[in-house]
Amino acid sequence: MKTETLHIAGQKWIIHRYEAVDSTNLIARRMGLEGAPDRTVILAEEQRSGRGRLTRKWFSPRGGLWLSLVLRPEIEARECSKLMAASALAVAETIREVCGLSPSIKWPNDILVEEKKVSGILLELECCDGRVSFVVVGIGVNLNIGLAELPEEVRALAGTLKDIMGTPVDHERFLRTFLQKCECYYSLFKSGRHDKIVDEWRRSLSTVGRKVRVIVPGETVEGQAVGVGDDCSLLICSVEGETKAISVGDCIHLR
Ligand code: BT5
Repeated sequence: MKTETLHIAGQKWIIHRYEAVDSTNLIARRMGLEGAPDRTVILAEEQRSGRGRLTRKWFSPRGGLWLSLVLRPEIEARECSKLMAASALAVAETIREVCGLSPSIKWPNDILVEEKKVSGILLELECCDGRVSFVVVGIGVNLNIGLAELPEEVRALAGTLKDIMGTPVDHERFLRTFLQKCECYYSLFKSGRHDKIVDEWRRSLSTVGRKVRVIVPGETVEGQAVGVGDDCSLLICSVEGETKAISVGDCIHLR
């Protein structure tokens, strides 16, 4: 493991670089429990058991960008959806700036390019006595891998930046730009400017305006995605004309 420090806008980001790990989120959690400071980054070249939400697998061969952030904001658990939104916005802006592509965000955690998932985010909270002691934000970006390196089962929905661009992406430039965007959003978040994050989230979500099906625990909600709540939830208007705010779930764009 190699450790380096990056100073961004006066803030210290500590990056721990690993070769192969099971999951950067697991290492980040362990380091968080051992007292790792705010703005710690765990980066791996490869993950053997990368994880998605709800114990799904996240395939992470060499060449991708697989990292987890340990963040220690003083917040309540319900505010974490804004950190998820901020992370997705940071990934999308980095893809736009470094790759010159036009990404879109599918609620709640998919970054798409040409309608293919090129990145996903997994946010996990560690709570103690009812308070959030730290947050682990795991981010996977299919950077310099070919679609053929991913298993058959995900190829229909996944995309990789190298394949889409037809050329490899500068990994270090992507990482640094991404951490700069993270610092920008994280400082907004910590200074209480959540409205700015929510506004940007509203502007960037390609889900709004679409007909969607959202699978939430114990229920499936179908209708028109009509907007975003101040807590980053998705507002869905059903055929009966009832509007529901959904905070977690799996969303399918129907058309
Ligand atoms: C996610 O979950 O999209 C969150 C992915 C987070 C991955 C990062 S990598 C660094 C950190 N360490 C970890 O262990 N995890 C985080 P979800 O929305 O549940 O999507 C998971 C689904 O995406 C899977 O069931 C597959 O269908 C699909 N999938 C798996 N690997 C993929 C890949 N490399 N590219 C695109 N889709 C993939």
